[in-house]
Amino acid sequence: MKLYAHPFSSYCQKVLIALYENTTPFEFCMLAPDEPRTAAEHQALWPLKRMPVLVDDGRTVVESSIIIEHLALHHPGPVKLLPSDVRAALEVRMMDRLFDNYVSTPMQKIVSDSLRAAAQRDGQGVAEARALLDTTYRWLDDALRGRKWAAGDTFSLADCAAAPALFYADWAHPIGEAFSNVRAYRGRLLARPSFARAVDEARPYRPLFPLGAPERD
Ligand SMILES: N[C@@H](CCC(=O)N[C@@H](CS)C(=O)NCC(=O)O)C(=O)O
Repeated sequence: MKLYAHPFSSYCQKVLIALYENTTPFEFCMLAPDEPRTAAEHQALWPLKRMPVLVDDGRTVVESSIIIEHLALHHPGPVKLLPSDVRAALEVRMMDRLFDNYVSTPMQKIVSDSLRAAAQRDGQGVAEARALLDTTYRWLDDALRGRKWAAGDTFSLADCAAAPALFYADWAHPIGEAFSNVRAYRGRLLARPSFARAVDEARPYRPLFPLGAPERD
């Protein structure tokens, strides 16, 4: 299998966590400005040019959640990231959507806006993104009360989504001290070896964070 990705990208880290959880073998195809051939392959595979993209036995698989579902189906390992019980799996998928849509999306809005020229900035959009993050942090703080992982006692697809989403969201829009359950959960994610590895591999790219990476994590 080949994974077209960049170590600093949150959605790539989401899939890397799943691969590392099960020590699934794959080839990392680096998407970077100094790798134009890999970028051309990536664009040919997925003209939307979003990463990550997985190629497995000639089949192109896109969208991080679908890639993790694909891995669970075709390359299962000891760590089951989707429960076999369909009701439990629905909760996992719901929390996965929550982290992508209501943590990662507003976090990306804040980060991408900071890369724009001053005259092109979208102040209202960024204010809305910050307000959405505050609402999500509040909701999550209740949802996570008494839970070790996003969907209960077992590490899952939802935690693969949560780890990079909360990691970068806290940099872009700090998780306030009032949200102690979210902060403690983010700490547990950082201590999980699969995510700790992804964070370490991405460390050299921290100067790329346009808002300035804090001296922690
Ligand atoms: N829904 C997609 C989102 C992927 C995504 O937004 N990836 C970012 C990197 S974290 C990207 O490719 N950005 C490049 C771009 O927007 O052109 C997924 O789950 O894989």
